[in-house]
Formats: sequence, structure tokens, C-alpha cells
Amino acid sequence: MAENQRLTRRAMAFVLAGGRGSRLRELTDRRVKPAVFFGGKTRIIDFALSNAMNSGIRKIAIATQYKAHSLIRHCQRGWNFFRAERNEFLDILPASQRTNEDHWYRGTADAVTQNIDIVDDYDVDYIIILAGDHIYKMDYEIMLREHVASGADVTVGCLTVPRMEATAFGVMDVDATGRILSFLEKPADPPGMPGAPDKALASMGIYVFNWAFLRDLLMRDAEDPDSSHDFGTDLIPRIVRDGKAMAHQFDTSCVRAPGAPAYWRDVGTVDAFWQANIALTDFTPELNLWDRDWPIWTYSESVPPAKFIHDEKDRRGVAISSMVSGGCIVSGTEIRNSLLFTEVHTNSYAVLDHAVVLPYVTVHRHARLKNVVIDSRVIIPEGLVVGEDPEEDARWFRVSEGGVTLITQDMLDRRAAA
Ligand code: ADQ
Ligand code: ADP
Repeated sequence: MAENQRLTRRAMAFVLAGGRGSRLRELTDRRVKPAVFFGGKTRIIDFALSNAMNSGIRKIAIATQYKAHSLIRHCQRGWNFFRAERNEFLDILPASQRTNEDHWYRGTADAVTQNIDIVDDYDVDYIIILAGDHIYKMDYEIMLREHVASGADVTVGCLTVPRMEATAFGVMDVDATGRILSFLEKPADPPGMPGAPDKALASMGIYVFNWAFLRDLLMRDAEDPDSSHDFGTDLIPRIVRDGKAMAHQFDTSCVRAPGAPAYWRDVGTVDAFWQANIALTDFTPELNLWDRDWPIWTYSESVPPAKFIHDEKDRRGVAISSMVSGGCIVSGTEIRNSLLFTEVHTNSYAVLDHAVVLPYVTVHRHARLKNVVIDSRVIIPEGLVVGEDPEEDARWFRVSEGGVTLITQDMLDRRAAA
């Protein structure tokens, strides 16, 4: 390949989108975590895919398995502009379609192993492994350049987190050059950083490899009866031991917009999901969705603009410090610090406060909903009050540790039948 070609044109992104995300509770009953809606019109996976696009990557594979229908449908509708005649590809790779064996991907590494022939066909020098389940903006080209310059076998994206939160991550120790000296997958007692004992260096689950190197490693891993075929558990610790693994620090230098914060969130719990969505209604949100230099691409429905119905007598159709998506009809409802996704219809005398309302929800009259996440397609009955009596809420709905109430249609049906 031409030496002067952009590095990202010699790379592909392999997006892991198979894990359920069980801490999102009933939000992932019918869809996998990367397919969960986020930010008004996008889904979680759009962030990793947009980062890849914006970084100049034009070859993307997405490995799916658990409850993949809504994810596959979304990618087919929203991410269908890749053109083979321009050497651009986006493939969706459901488990068990590629081998004779009848099993799901055994682990994250096996998701790549089962598709080795497809990656071979892409004819790339580098492969960037991404998790499809985080909200962040990151320029992968910067990481790729570091990887090539250092001659590493693998480069692992990492960020600094509070030490006690690091139990959910791969945690590493690095030397002054950024070389990884040790890697512990989800340690019960994470080691602190030198000079910052209450912080830990955590893996983002993002890895850059030379494809020839990874290919060889995967072939050997597939034959290893003691391996769980997982990047964090098996492959990365093995390279740290036998080869050269480098850390790529995610910070403001990995973001294109000058002065922008290095935003990264795991929205894997109901509290974190609610918080990150509500934070978009802040005066200056940390996650800037208005940035034209780093657009977040998605499937956009053709719907009319949001409509507000208000009369001066007593029907107040207003939204204060809120985001209201296309297709919404706010008829005589008072909305504060809330995020309404596509085609939410709300009726008179209802009040929404700090509410994250997923698409196609209807809120009937006189409902009062505070600190809630409402699943897509839910019909809120007339007069329902949530967020004022924690005991009553917990009888019917899922109340999180942080006091956010998740409402799904199944929960409402059970309540109605009681
Ligand atoms: P985990 O958070 O446990 O650790 P994991 O469950 O391995 O992440 O999922 C990573 C990604 O792969 C997710 O996007 C998930 O949807 C997907 N996935 C999971 N199982 C899959 C399978 N069988 N087939 C296809 N896709 C699958 C990892 C690393 C840690 C790191 C964290 C960062 O192991 O070292 O710190 O990610 O979040
Ligand atoms: P999304 O909006 O994430 O696409 P949907 O609620 O539309 O979520 O659907 C998620 C998944 O559940 C899809 O596979 C869809 O076909 C399926 N689904 C939607 N509504 C129902 C239902 N009432 N019962 C069973 N499955 C459903």
C-alpha cells in the first residue's frame, strides 16, 4: 500500500457489540447495551462508530450476538453509506454465522477469531478493537500513530479512574515510556498509581494491533484449552508478559476540538445512564453534541419538528432547560431539565422533571414524573405520580441506588393488573 496513504486508511475498526450490559437492568431486556438510546436521537454504538468515521476509518466490522435485532436494524438504516467501490465496508457479524460450530462467541477475542477470513479480505495492516458500549469522543488516528511509532505488539487505550472504581476494569502499571509492566483484569483490590495512590490506570477496552501479529496470536489462542478467549483476561496479560504492550493515555490531546474536555463515560448503570443524559441539558454540557468538527452520526427518522401547545389560561406547554427531539408533541405539559427522544407525546397538566424519556413514549394527562428513565414505547397512564413517594415507586418500578426510577411497559402492565 502507498506509504503516503493516511494511516487510518490502512486500518479497520472491529467493534465488539455482543455483551448484554445487565447493569442497565430492564433497559437491556430486549436490546443489547450498544443499541440503547442515548442523547436524544443517537444510540450508544453511534459514538464508537462516529469516532471511527471522524478518525478517517472506512472499514468497520461489528460483532453482535445477544438480542441483536434492534442493533442490526439500526446499523442497517443509519450506517449504510459505506461504498465497496470506494473500498469502504461495514459488515455486521452475528455469532455462529461464520463457523461450523454452533456456539456464540466464547469471548471478545473469539469474536475476532471466528471472523478471521473477513478481516483478511479487508486487506488492512492494523486493526483497532473497540467496545461498542461507551459514550466518548476520541481520535483513534492519534493512538494508531503512537502504536506505529513505538513498534508495540499492542497499544491499549487507558484512562485514569478513582482507584476503587477500577475493580470493573483491566488495571495496569506502566513505566515512564508508557510500556505496560503489569495488567490485572478486574482486580478486587486495584493497585494505585505511583504518586497518586487513590487513582488507577484503567483499560478502556480499546486495542490497536498489527493485524498479522493479532492473527497469529488468535490462531494460537483458539487452540489453548485454558483460555477464555477474552482480550482483557487472556490476550493482553499474555502480551504484557511475552511481548511489548504500550499504553495510550486518553486525555485532551486525543480530542480534535481545541480546549474540549476528554469526555468518556460508561453509562452501564441506570444511575450513570440517567446522569449522563440529564447532563446534556446543563448550561454548558461537558459532552458537546453540537460540535460540527466531530459529528455523531446516526439513523435519523424523518419526523416533523417538535411542537408545543400552550394556552395562557391553564395549559402550559413549556420546556425549560431541556432538550426536545423531532416528532415530539408537548401539549400543555411542563417540562424541566429533561431529555425527550424522538416522537414523545405528552398531554395536558402533566409535569416532567429530570426525566429521560426514550422514543415513542406517550404521557397522559396529570402524570407527574421526577428523576425517571422511561423505556421506549411506554404509555404512561393518566395521573401516574413517580418520584414523590420512594416506597410506592419501589413497589412497581425499578428504583436505582441513586434514586432514579426506571419505568418499562411490563412494570406498568403488572401494576395495572394488580
Ligand atoms: P468488560 O467491561 O467486562 O471489560 P466485556 O464484557 O469484555 O467488557 O465487553 C467488552 C465489549 O465487548 C462490549 O462492547 C461488549 O458488548 C462486547 N462483548 C462482550 N462479550 C462479547 C462477545 N462474546 N462477542 C462479541 N462482543 C462481546 C473490558 C476489558 C477490560 C476493560 C473494560 C473497559 O476486558 O480490561 O477495562 O472492557 O470497559
Ligand atoms: P428499539 O427501540 O431499541 O429498537 P424496541 O422497543 O423498538 O427497541 O425493540 C427492541 C427489540 O424488541 C426489537 O427486537 C423489537 O422487535 C422487539 N420488540 C419491540 N416491542 C416488542 C414487544 N412488545 N414485545 C416483544 N418484542 C418487542
